[in-house]
Order: sequence, then structure tokens, then C-alpha cells
Amino acid sequence: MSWAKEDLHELVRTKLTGRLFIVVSNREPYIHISSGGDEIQCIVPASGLTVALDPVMRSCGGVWVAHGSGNADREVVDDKNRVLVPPDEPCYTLKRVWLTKQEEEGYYLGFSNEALWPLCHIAYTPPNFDESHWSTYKKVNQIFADAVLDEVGDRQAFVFIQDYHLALLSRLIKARNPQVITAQFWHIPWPNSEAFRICPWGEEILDGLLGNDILGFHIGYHCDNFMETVRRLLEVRIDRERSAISRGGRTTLVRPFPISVDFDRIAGDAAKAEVGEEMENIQRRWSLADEFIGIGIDRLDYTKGIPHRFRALDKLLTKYPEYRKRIVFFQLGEPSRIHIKKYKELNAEIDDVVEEVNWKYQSGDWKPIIYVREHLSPTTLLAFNRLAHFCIVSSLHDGMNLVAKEFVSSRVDGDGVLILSRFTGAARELTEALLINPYATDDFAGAIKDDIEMPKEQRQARMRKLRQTVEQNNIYRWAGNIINELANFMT
Ligand code: GDG
Repeated sequence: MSWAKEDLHELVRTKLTGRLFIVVSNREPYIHISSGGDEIQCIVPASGLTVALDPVMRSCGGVWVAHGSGNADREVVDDKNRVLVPPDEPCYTLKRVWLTKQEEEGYYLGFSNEALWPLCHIAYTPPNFDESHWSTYKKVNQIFADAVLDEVGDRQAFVFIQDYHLALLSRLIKARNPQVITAQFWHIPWPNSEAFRICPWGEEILDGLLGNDILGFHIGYHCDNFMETVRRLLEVRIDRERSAISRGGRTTLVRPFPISVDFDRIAGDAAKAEVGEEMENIQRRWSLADEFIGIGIDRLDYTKGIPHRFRALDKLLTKYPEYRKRIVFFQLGEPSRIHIKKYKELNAEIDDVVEEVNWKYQSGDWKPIIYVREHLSPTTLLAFNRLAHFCIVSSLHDGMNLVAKEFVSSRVDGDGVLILSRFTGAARELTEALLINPYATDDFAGAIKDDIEMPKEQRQARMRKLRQTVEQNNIYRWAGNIINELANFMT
């Protein structure tokens, strides 16, 4: 049975009655921006996490606590730093937490993204453990705890914490209000214990996470890695049957909950006339005729394997020159975390490889890679998803990867091929994709060729199965499974 928005709504109504539902994450789902004049624009950031949770919040109502990062964010909130969102259909509250530049630097760029992000993604980028970043991280977790406790007051509440920025939050909330029930979802992989133990504050992080009643990861493998890490680093009792960890009289359930997307909404939006018009605009703007169109859509991050896909395209065009002038690959997406050196280097590397590959094969008006480095509207992204003959997701390591599920959901024509890295959580479910190892450049190039040559019936049969999988395992099932588990703590 597939889950609908209404089913989640009903579940929330029956199981969470009388409780306040709070989501906490670093990134906010809506950012208010002003570019000088009187007009304030509201944009949706490029982040898998916020894209996934917005439909859940639309269905549950409640409060979302997050860092206010837009330059016009303060102008639209009330005296408790709250604003109703989404702008076109206000149905839940966004409560903003303000951080100073120094706090953002130590907690967000520093500890979260220079230490925990590379620590958890085995993508050969060494983590940077800096004592002052860690102390700011602890301080900011306390700021979030204060904001949550302020909202909870003396009500009964479920707090649903998101991700690696807030590893200490549940412990801090419970220290002041042990009645609050907390679940945390870790959106990125959990490494094996050998990799994790290099973190100088590993035990404090594990202790913080064990403040939760439920701790979720995308796949069972990350749950196993977490349990093994805890077993090696802390004195705990592990119940493998129940997948539970007990420590100091408290128990944390560790469970896989593969995240997903709002299949019906994406499919509905993709079929709209404005997407069709945008497809025509794109074809006109880049004078596209009958080339094979490939796309890659990413937050520009070194874990996404972006240079690796360009090398595979390079290899394809060298080995099979007959495809020259017949393929156009669009790399789309916006820069992220650009204040971190590694990300600056990645941007420079991407520019170099694009330039090199284009220079090598360019002929007349044609070049193989078109690189659009900007924030694109959801309509434009849907138009590209629908125009593409193939979509490449070549992450070196990825908790899930929603781009793959968005591509599948938007293919209302039942066609198109997904080329998907084996090292994504999504590869466990989307087995009808062409699965690749992004490091194996020759095989990767071969997969692009196979895709181009795949007979239509086979392409469509694969896409049919992929669509069934995402339709069944949609975002409402993900949220419903977590809420069902949470409800067991209410007795
Ligand atoms: C983390 C985990 C996990 C990209 N460019 C634009 C834009 N995007 C959107 C995509 C997609 C999202 O950003 C990226 O989602 P991912 O899942 O690929 O990746 P992360 O941000 O790394 O997310 C990941 C996820 O959390 C959820 O648990 O799947 O493994 O790393 O939705 O479409 N959106 C817009 N403009 C752009 O230019 N509007």
C-alpha cells in the first residue's frame, strides 16, 4: 500500500494528540532574502533534508526550529522570532534561532562541515578537529536547546531532531525536561568504528545521540556501524534482537528509515503546463535538437563525485567518437559551503575539468558539458528532469540521495535512465537503475553508452519499476514509520 499525505495526517491526529510536534534542524525550510529594495523574496534552499521534511510539516503542523540565515529573515518574524510558512499556504510555524558570524563559523562551517561531514563520508577528505570549533558547536547546541525548551514550555512534546549539526541536542533538552520524547534522524552515513574513533570528542557525541529515544539512519548498514561504534567506545548493553542500546537506565532504539520524496506532488508538478513551457525555453536557449541529453543536479559537494562523471564522459567520447556532437550533458546546481577551503578547491577543480573536456571535443557550436552553477527554481529543475535521456548520480558516498528519487518521480512519461552510484543509500532500493562505481571510469563510461543504446521497451520497463518503488516508499511512509515508533513511547 502506498502512503498518502492524508494517511500521515490521520496518523498524527490519532497518535500524537495533545502533543506539540517540533522539528529541529540547522537549515531552515524557507529563507527570506532582500536584494536591496523593498521587496523580500522567499526561497527554498537546496538541501535534501528540508525538501524531505517540508511535506511532513505541512501535514503535521507544529513548529520547526532552525537557524535564520537569510538577510531579511529578521524582518518577517514576530517578537518570538516566528513566522508562518509556507508563504503560499501558511500551515506551520518556523521559529528562527540567530547565530553570530563566529558561532556559524565554529559550529556550522567548522565542526559540522569540516569535522563531522568528512568523518562520516569516506570520501578521502581528512576531517579537521579544532578545539574552538568543538566548543562553539557545544554552545550552539545549547542555543537550540533553549529555543526548543522555550517553545515546549510545560506542554507535552515530541521533538524530531535533524542531522549531524545537533548531536548533543537531545541530551541537553532532557537534562532540563526529561518528559520530552526525542527522535533524531542522521541524514548522512555512519562510518565504521575504526574511522569514527579518530574523533577526539567521539564519546561525547555518542553520549549525546544516546539521549534520544529513537535514532534513525537511512539503511541498516549505518545502524550496524553505529551500534558497533558504541559497543567499542562506551560501556553499554546492546540488545541486537530489538536493535536497542541501554545506558544508565535509558534505552535508545536504533532503526533504519530510508528517506524519500513526495512522489505524488513531484509527479503532479512535473505534468503542469509551466514545466512544458520551461522545457521549450531550455531547448531554445541552448539550441537543442536531437542530442542525447544527460543531467547531473547537485549541491556542489566533494562527496557527489562531480569531476568523476566528467572523466567518464571524457572516456566515453575518446573511446566512442561516434557520440561526439550527439551528447549534451548539463551539470546543474548551486555552490555550497564555499567558505570552506575544500569546497573552494572543488569548485576550481570542476571548472578545470569542464574546461578541459569541452576544449578537447568542442566543435562548431557544440560542446559536451554545459555547466549551470546557480540556484535553479523547482520548475526549471523539473523541466531538466523531464528533458533528460539520462540522469547521473555519481556520489562517492551518500546517505540516501534524493536527486535520484526526484528524477524517477518526475518521469511522468515513463521514460529515461538513471545511472546511480552503488555508494548511495538509494542504490539499495533503486535496483533497476544502472548501478556504477564512480571510481571505475571505464565501466562508468560503458554504463553511459549502455544507457544511450538501451532499447525503449527495456528503458521503460526499468523506469516503471523504479517509479513503483518510489511511489510505494514515499516521504509519508518514512515519516509515518518514525511517528509510529515514537507513539510507542507515549504510554
Ligand atoms: C543530505 C544527505 C540525503 C540541488 N540544486 C538545486 C536544488 N537542489 C536540491 C535537489 C535535492 C537536494 O537539493 C539535494 O538532496 P540530496 O539528497 O542529493 O543531498 P544533500 O543535500 O547532501 O542531503 C543525502 C538527504 O540529506 C536527505 O536525508 O538524501 O544523502 O547528504 O532535493 O533537487 N534545489 C533547487 N535549486 C537548485 O539549484 N531548488
